[in-house]
Amino acid sequence: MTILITGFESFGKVMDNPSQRIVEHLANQKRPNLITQILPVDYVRATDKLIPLIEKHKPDAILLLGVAQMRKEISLERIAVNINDASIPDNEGNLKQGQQIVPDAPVGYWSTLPLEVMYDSISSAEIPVKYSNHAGAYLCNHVMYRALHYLAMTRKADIPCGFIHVPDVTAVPLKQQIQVIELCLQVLKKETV
Ligand code: PCA
Repeated sequence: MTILITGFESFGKVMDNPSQRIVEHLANQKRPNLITQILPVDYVRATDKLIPLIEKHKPDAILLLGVAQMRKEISLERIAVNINDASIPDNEGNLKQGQQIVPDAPVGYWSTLPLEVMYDSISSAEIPVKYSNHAGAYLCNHVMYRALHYLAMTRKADIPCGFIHVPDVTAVPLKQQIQVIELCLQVLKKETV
């Protein structure tokens, strides 16, 4: 099966984005059937990169990653919300506050990743994990919403897709973060037919 996994570049006060490190680590291994991409922290270019990748590679599952600097655990995001509402601009200087991502589209989408199985797998490895009810209202929520909306609109909603926020490496070291994502990839391989 083919899995698409993405991370984000640095932004704001985040000089080194662990989600980028995780995805680069996986990319260096040149695994067959794993499509890796670092997304720009840019509302327009992130979507312009992500959607054509889905169209081109037709992945069987999509795992989107980003950092949530202030959180202490791995956060399994449950819902993407149709709102951009951030206190900081994207890396192109676009500040979006109180704007719908896609006007007149559904207010939100549920993650279609097997979150419970992922949760159990991560907590069995004794790595701190929690569910989170939404991915904020900045780029991470934006790409999660865009990906799920695209899948819904193109009748591909059966493709598991969702977002995981990793914390700063001072809360969970990068090595453990990589272990978490390996576990999640294994879950996807087992759970996705
Ligand atoms: N975290 C930000 C955007 C990029 C990233 O890694 C977020 O939580 O929206």
